[in-house]
Amino acid sequence: MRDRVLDFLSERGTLADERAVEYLLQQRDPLGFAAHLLQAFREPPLVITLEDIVDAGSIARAAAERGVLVSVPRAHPALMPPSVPASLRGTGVPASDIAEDVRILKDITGRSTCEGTLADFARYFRHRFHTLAKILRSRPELGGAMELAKAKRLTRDTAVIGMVSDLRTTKNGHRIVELEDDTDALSVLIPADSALAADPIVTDEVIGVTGHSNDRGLFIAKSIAHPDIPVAKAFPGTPEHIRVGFLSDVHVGSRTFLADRWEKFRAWASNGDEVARSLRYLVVSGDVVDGIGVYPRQDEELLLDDIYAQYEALASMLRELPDHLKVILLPGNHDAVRPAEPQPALPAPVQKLFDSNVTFVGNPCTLSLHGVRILAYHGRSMDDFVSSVPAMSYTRPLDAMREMLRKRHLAPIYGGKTPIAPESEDHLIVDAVPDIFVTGHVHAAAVGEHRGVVLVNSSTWQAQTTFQKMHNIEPMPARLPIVDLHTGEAMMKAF
Ligand code: D5M
Ligand code: FE
Ligand code: ZN
Repeated sequence: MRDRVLDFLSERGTLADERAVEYLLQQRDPLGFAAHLLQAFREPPLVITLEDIVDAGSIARAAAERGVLVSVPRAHPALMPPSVPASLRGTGVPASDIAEDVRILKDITGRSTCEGTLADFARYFRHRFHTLAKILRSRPELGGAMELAKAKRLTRDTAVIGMVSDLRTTKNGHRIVELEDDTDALSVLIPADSALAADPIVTDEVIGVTGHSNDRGLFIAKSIAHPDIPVAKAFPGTPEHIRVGFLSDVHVGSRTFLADRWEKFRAWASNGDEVARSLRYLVVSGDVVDGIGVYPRQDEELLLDDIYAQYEALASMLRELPDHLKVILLPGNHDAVRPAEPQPALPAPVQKLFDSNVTFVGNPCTLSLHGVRILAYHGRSMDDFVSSVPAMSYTRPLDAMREMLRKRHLAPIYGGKTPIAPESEDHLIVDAVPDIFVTGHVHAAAVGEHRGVVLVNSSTWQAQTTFQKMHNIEPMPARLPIVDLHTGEAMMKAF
């Protein structure tokens, strides 16, 4: 429940400190209570404290009348935790005093070799299978995993590793997972009453399964393993409080681009508070312009119907940001590069429009800022997660991000909305574990954590579009998640 409460709040652009979370968890209906609480704020604080809950007296009383509230404690102000994480209060070093330290560790730009032949695809999936199988094999229970052809002929307990080729549910509610490896295929049965039935397995991911074959050739699953991050990692931490802001989905050129909210952000970044002055980097994770011909009848929703005009407008917006802000920019599905992932950086004629404080990288990209490893991915595959896994939703991008890390793959589902270029290596595999993992695309805003990895979904600067209205997608625009590289602590700034 703790995770659900934290996700619920972060998806709504706010966080809660430890005492506030404890308090919420004591409620009979923590999520319901949190929902009422949020309604009490005109604009929720960056971090909700116990004091904020106490101050939201009217909503507390209203909740109490409905029997939701148990009690409202009055804590001594000295015991009150701060409303912004400690590492983001008064500790910032002016960004202009910090020498730039950006290294691009992994990026397809300039290294694409694939032509999209059948042989390319076979090689691509073999690389995916063997890389992820190797990670799985380091698990004690999977060290002796057998080839599928062999495991099929044995009835004793064994372990196997395979790529999921199909998923279905029998009329009795059992799940059948079809696995493949280089030798054979195997049907794995997950009994309906097993706890494993809730695991959001998707096609084309690589999993390990322990169990045994029955006399009808079905492999009955006892346990399922994902590559995941086996041991929760510590955040490396820079010696100084260097701050990074995350944006994406600016959609410049669209009529629904929120120019007024951007102006608020610009003004804050230029003349704002201590956090603004200490912001050294901006990672911009794709859909930086709205593009041309991205979806049917897009022209009706465009303010700028020339792709260069859109990038020029963005270039001048970035030029107006303070000089101490270094921008790292990757493309998304609306940008002027091939849509197939991995996407290379924006082409040279577009890059030429920008000042030298912008570095262009591909999507996805792994980079290091002062030794902190950041995996940035636009996040198109979240469309496929949401349509394949009933429990997932566009409003909870962290769920999909956690699954990407558990599966150690940014876009496991092949053949959905995410086009994949069959490069000789699978660039969408999460090989080295990042310290910060950021996505955009779903126009939500959230910060969280998975096994020591800081998770960020980076909002949007576009209001609800006609398409999103039709599909009931409610965006959460104009939020800036900020991470302190000294501690890994995050805050969310709303504009
Ligand atoms: O995507 C913005 C949001 O809209 C994101 O949550 C996905 C959703 N979206 C966009 N296009 C589609 C289609 N064709 N099907 C389903 N959902 C979609 P953006 O990349 O900014 O267009
Ligand atoms: Fe977008
Ligand atoms: Zn997108």
